[in-house]
Amino acid sequence: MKRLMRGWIMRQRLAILLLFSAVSVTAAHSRPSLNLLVLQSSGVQPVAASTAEAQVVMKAISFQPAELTVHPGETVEWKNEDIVAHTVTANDGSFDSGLIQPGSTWKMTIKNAGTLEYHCRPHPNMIAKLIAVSGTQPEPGKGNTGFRLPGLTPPRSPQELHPILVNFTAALLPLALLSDLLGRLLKRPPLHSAAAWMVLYAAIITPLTGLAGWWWKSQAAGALPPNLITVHQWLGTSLVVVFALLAMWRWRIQKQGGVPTIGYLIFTGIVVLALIYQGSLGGAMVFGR
Ligand SMILES: [Cu+2]
Repeated sequence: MKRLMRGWIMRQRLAILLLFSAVSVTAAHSRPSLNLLVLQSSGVQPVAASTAEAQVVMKAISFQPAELTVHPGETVEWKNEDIVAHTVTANDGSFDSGLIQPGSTWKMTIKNAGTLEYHCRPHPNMIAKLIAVSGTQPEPGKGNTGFRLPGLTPPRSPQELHPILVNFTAALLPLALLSDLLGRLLKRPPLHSAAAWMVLYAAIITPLTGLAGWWWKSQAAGALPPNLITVHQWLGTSLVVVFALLAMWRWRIQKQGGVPTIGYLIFTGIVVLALIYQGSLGGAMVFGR
C-alpha cells in the first residue's frame, strides 16, 4: 500500500514537471501567435481623394498602421523608426524594398487597385496590407466582413524553424537540472534517469537549432544587428559543443548509477544561465529591446 502511494506521488510530481515545460513552451510562443488572428478588411471605407502621401511607420517590429487604404497613383512612404533594419516585401513577390536601415525611408507608388499584402523578410511576424481602391468604389469582392484564419502550414523557413527548435533546449536543460536537484532532495533515482534523458535530448536537438540559426543568418544578411548576432552565433555554437560534453558527462554518472555531484550541478547551472542570456539576445533581435 505504501509502495502504491509512493508511485502515485511520483507520477503526480512528474505530471507537474511536464506541466511546467508545457507552460514554458506556450509562453515562448504566445507573442507571435497574437498575429495569427488577422482581421480581414471589414467594409472598406473609401476616403476622399488626397494628394498627401500616405505613410507607414516601422516601429517596435511592426508596421503602423497594419492596414492602410490608398488610391492608385498615390505614393506610400515607409519610415523605419526601429533599431533594426526591415524590408517591405510583397507576399506575392511583386515588390521588395530591400533592407531599410533604421532612420531611412522607402517609397512606392501604387499602380493598380487591389489588396497588397506584405511582410518584413527578417521578421516574418511583421505583416501588413495596403488596400488600393479606385475612385469612390470599394474594391469589389473585398467588402466582406469576418475573420479568416491562415491555414496551418509546416514551418519551412529558418525564421520559423529556429524559434521552434529553441523551445526544446530552453525547456529540457533547466528541467534536467531541476529534476536532478529534486532527485537529490527527495532521493528518487527515477528523477535522475529523467534528467539524464533530458540532457541527451537537448544535446541531440541543439545542433539542429544551431543549423537553423546559421541558415537564418545567411538569408537575413545585414538585417540583424551586427553586435548582437556575432555574440549570439558564437555563444550558440559553443553551447552545441558544451551540451554534447554535458550529455557525455551526465551519462557517465548515470551508468555508474550515481547521483550527480555538486560540481556537475553547479556547471549545469552556469550553462543554464548562458542559455538564458543567449535567449535574451535572440529575443532582442527578433522583438527589439
Ligand atoms: Cu523587420
